[in-house]
Order: sequence, then C-alpha cells, then structure tokens
Amino acid sequence: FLLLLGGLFASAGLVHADNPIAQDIYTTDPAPMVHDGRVYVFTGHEEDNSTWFTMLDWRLFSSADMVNWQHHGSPMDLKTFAWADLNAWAGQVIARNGKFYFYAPVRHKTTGAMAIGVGVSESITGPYTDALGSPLVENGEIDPTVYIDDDGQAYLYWGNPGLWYVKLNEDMISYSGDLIQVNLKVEGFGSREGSETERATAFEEGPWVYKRGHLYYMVFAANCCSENIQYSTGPSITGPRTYRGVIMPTQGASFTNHPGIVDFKGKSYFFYHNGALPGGGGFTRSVAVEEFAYNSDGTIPEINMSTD
Ligand code: FUB
Repeated sequence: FLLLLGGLFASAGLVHADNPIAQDIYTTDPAPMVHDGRVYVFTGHEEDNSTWFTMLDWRLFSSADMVNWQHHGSPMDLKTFAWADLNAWAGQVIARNGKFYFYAPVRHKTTGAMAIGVGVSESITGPYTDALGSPLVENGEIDPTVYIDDDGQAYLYWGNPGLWYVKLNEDMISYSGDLIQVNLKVEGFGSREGSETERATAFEEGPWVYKRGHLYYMVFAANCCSENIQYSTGPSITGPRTYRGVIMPTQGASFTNHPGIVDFKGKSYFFYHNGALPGGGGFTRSVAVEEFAYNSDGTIPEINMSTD
C-alpha cells in the first residue's frame, strides 16, 4: 500500500514532492553531506509496522536539485559490524584521505550497550566495511556527528544522555586523548522542559556540529519526550557556547526529531524527520527537508515542518 501511495505522490507532482524525501519506505535521522555536485543524505531505516527503534540498515539518497531524489539502497547495515546485533541508529559520513568514513551507533552484542563503529568505503555509496572490527567508542551513548576543523583536526561528538567528544587522528579510525564529557550548562544548551527532571539542560541527543562563517554551530534534539530542535553557537568547536534557542518547534507525529544542515548551490537546507507518511509515527518516521536563510548575524530563523 505504501509503495502504491508513494508512486501516486511522485507522479502527481505535489507541491511538496520533495517531502518526505523517501515516500515508499520509512527513513530517520538524516545526515546530509555535499559531494561532487550532489547532496547525499544518509538515513536510518524503519520497517513497516515497526513498534520500536528496531532498525537493521541505513539508506542513502542523493539529489542534484533538491527535488528529485535518487535512492542508492543500503550502503551499510548491521551485519557490517560482526560485533553488533541491533539498533542501526543515527550516523554520519565524512570524506577524508580519498575515503568515506561512516560513524554509526549500534548495540554491542556482548555487552548489550550502545557503541560507535566506523564503516569505511572508497565510494560514497558504499558498500562500507568495518574499519576496525570492534567499536571506536564504547560508552553506551549514541548519535555521532563528525567535523574536520580548519586546522585539519577532526572531532567526533556524540551523546545521550551526556554530550561527549574526542579528537580523531588523521586516519579517522583512532583517537588521541581521553573521551571528554561536555559540561552541559544552561547558557550553552538551554533549560529543559518536559517530563525528565534529572538533566540540567535541554540537550537530549542528535548533536550536529559544523562551522559556517566564523561561527561553530551545535544543533541538537532537545527535551524528552516531545523533541524539538535547538542550537548554540560559539567561537570554537569546543565552545564556549551561547544558547540560541529553538530552530524547529515540536511538531508532527514523531516524538523524536533529528537535525542535519548543509549549504548547497548557494542555499541552506535543514533536514529533519517526522511521521508524515501514511502509517507514520514515532517508530515509522520520514526524513524531510526545508530550505532556509541564515539571519545576517548567523542565527537561524524558526523553521516549521511543511508536512508532519
Ligand atoms: O533512530 C533511533 C534514535 O532515535 C536516534 O539515534 C535518535 O537520534 C532518535 O532519532
């Protein structure tokens, strides 16, 4: 039924033909990157009728015009990591050294805890193979985001319930120094709303780190369990950070949301997920995208979902 409906939407040429990006499968946790004149979006993938985050593979889509999306299939799946057994959750890919590195949280089959593995491929579309044969990071937390700073130093951030980072080595599959836990302060991460009272700030999960102009952005899913997307900016990748407010309010049929931002062909795009497809909800999500323009001071205007 979903396939049929997806086909109808595509051929009907609806105004929001680009949202959701995939209309015949459920997708989550967008991680966009610009490569070779196209925007590539790595996503999670949920099964039809899913009732939990039981995700088995990642999917990849690309577009040269932000309207027509090509589905490249699955560049990596749980079986890539022989040491993992569940939870192909939110990952991100980055290019370096002529290769592509795919940081992904999965459940370690022995410990039962979440860990972060690294897939590597010579092609952006994969297939990605396990670069290490074991986790890169094992502290039970999720949602890696990766950025290479102007001086060439790469940083891996991740976390829920904490926020952590580590300095990656040039090889992108090892790191130097300790795992560092960010001191989450209200000045940098806002005040928490909602049912959970143990956490000091709004930060929940899904960090997305990047630099634009002279500002470093930390965008994240906030509050539990009706997430919205909030952000902070700072003069360096490690802060200090100034909390800047909500980008995308709580909207739609999914209780999670997950940010990804890129500039492409002179425009800026905010990727997120919701429950907009038929049968959609908290465990049957869909990746969507909205164009936006930064304010002149680098702040980001409020962005609303065009479908929910
Ligand atoms: O998709 C599974 C989890 O849900 C992700 O890791 C979180 O960011 C949330 O979107």
